Order: sequence, then structure tokens, then C-alpha cells
Amino acid sequence: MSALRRLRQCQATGIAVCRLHRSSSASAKHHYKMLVLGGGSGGITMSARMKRMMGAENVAVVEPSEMHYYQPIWTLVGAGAKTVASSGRSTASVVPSGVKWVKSKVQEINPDANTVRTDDGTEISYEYLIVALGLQLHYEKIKGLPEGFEHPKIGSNYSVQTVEKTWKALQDFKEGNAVFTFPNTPVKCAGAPQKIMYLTDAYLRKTGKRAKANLIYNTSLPVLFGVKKYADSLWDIVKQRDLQVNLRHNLIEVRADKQEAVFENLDKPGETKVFEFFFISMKCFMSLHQWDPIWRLKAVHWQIRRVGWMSTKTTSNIIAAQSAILSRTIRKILKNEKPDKKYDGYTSCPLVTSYNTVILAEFDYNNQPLETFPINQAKERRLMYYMKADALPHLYWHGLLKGLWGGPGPYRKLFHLGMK
Ligand code: UQ1
Repeated sequence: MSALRRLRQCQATGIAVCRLHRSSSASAKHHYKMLVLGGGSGGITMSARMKRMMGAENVAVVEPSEMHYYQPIWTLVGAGAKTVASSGRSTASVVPSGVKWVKSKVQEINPDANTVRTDDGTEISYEYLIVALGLQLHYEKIKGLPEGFEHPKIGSNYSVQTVEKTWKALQDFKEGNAVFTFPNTPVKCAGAPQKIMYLTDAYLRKTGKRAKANLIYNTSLPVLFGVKKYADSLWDIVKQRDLQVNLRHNLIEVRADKQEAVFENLDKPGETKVFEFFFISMKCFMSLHQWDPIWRLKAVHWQIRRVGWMSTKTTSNIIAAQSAILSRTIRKILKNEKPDKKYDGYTSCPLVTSYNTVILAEFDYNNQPLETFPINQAKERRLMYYMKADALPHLYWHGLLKGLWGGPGPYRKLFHLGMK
């Protein structure tokens, strides 16, 4: 960086930054062949793959958080079946060794200059950029939040600060409504809000409190689940277990002091309905990160030419499938060859339906089932529960994050050999 530019930057960002710059040696490296934004599942997975492709010294990952969490297990944390501590590891331990961890927040992407500015004013230039910033949580979009979280009966399994409140509220349950919500925004895992309802039902039955409880699932979607095959099974479960489902109900306000939640009817604008609750578990409103390619880079007409991008879905099974394709694409681009493979939209969702059963939903972009195992996966199965609770976390930490797991595609083909 030129002295003049650094001076300007110091003027713009203050003395602390100047000092920081001076103390970092003049030879501090601020250029990487591959720069990865975000140290979540996508960012760490791609860092590992890029390290293997081009050497650790050529890769840097920008991530401000000290901790990295395996979020799929939070459903079970909310139901008391796993601890939150078991879900986290330090970011330092998951950044591949030798890869530079830039512990800052992205402040600006400048695709014309192939540079990124972080919140401490550092400018990093790159040859190739991977944006894997994931989704941001927006509890503040609901009136009465986040301050409502001071109340013990308001929980949400999607943030490390609030996930344990769900389990506490479940244990303290006496009588009344337990309300579960699904927001009107893109979300990471569309199955999650109903998983915690099934676990709540199982817990209340186990503890003899179910008769005093109404379990209510208010979802903004027009369906219980987007893939008919699994939705049919879920409707059967909902009926058998006496769970109330209200479609097109979107949470707009939580009145913590009165233990009331206000929902709007998405089919009848302006019409609202108030639900009293003893306990409410909310799926958070989410949005793409402000620097996600879909928001920002589209706005600059895809001026970044050499860019790899992950899609807007961000759960780890999707990242597994995408990371393999993205690596392949990058390898082709590096060799000046044409990318030859596209991500097929593979998504999976282990739908936890009790403390020892799971329906393993797997499907493609068109919401058609795309199942790995040669059995009917729409059935509740114990084996799938143990896969979800015990096997998949290992696959995540030791396979996916090391860049070694590209999803179950090859196994699916193997298991279905000769079946078509
Ligand atoms: C998967 O690969 C994955 O990522 C590690 C998950 O995230 C937690 C999953 O939930 C699932 C179901 C898969 C797919 C794996 C198999 C064996 C079907």
C-alpha cells in the first residue's frame, strides 16, 4: 500500500488504526492469491480446499469471531439432549494450519481494485475472492425483541446466546400454550422450527405434562414442508400427536410482559391474531449478509470476474455438496479451462421427530426427493437419529471442515446401482 494511501486511511479511520499499522511490520503481507470472507462452515471448508489446491501461504480467511459453532446440533441443545459447549470450538483450531486468519470484519469489497477493506482499516488485495458470509440474524425485526429475551419464557435455538433458554423453559413448563414460529424470510434450515416442537411434545409426554399443553406451530409458509413426500409424513405426525399447525401466520410482535405474541395473516393483509404463550420458541428472521454477492456484487453488475460464490442456502450439508463443485470450478478457472459442473441443488434436512427418531429429508432444487439410502427415508427411523446426533458432528469437524467431505452424492450413486 502506498504511504499516501495509508495516510489517507489513517485520517479516515483514526489514531488507533495508525498505530496498528505502524506496529505491523512494513513487510506484513496484505495480498493473497485466494481470499475467503467468512470463517463459518463455508469459509473454513473452502479455506481447507484452497490450501490443498494452492498451498497454505496463498490463502487467508477473514472472520471476526473467536468461536466456531456446529449449529445443526442446537436443535438438540434446545431440547436438553446435547450441551452448547459440545457445539463450539475456537476459530483458531478450525482455520487450517498455515492459512492466515485475519481476525476482522469485512467493511468493504472493492471489486474494481480486487481489494477488501476490514473494519480496522486494513486493505487486503486478492487474485481470487470467495464470499461465504452466510446469513445474519435479525431478531430486532420483531417488535419487542431483542429486549424480550430478558424474559425466561422466550427462547430461540438459532443463536448461541438464546439456545439454552429453550431447554430451561421446557423444564419449567407448567401449563398453557407452547408456540413455535417460522419467519417470512430466507432461513438456514427450514425444518428446524418444527423439530423443536416434536422434541417439546416428546419431553412433555415423558414428564407427564402433555395434557396441560397446547403445542402450536405458526409458520409463514403455505405448507408444512416444501417436499410433498416428507410433508405427508409430517402431517401424519402432527395429527397423531395433536399438534396445531397454522399456515401463513407470521410473527410480528412479542409482548414479553403479557406473554403474548402477535401474528399477521399473510393471506389477509392487516389482519392480526394474538396468541398467549407460556413458552415461545422463535425461528429468527434472517437475511443475506450485506456483503453477500447476491446483494452487493449484483449491484455492481458482477464486476468481479474472478469470483467463486456459494448459494444463499447455508447449511452444512449444502456446503458439502457446493464446496466440491466450487473447488472443481476454481481448479478449472486456474487452468484457464471452462467450468464443467453445476451444483444440483442437493439439500438435506434430518427432521428430528422425537428423542430417538429422524426423517432424513434429502431433495434437489425442484423439491424432488434425492435420497442417499435405498430405503424409504420418509419414515421415522432410529438409525437416522443416531446419524444426526452422533455421526454427523464427526463428519462435520473431521470431514467437511478439512475439505474432505463433498456430500453423499457418490454413496447415493453406489447404493442405487442397478436400481434404475
Ligand atoms: C451432511 O453431509 C451434512 O453435513 C456434514 C449434514 O449436516 C449436518 C447433514 O445433516 C446431512 C444429512 C448430510 C448428508 C449426509 C449423509 C450421510 C446423508
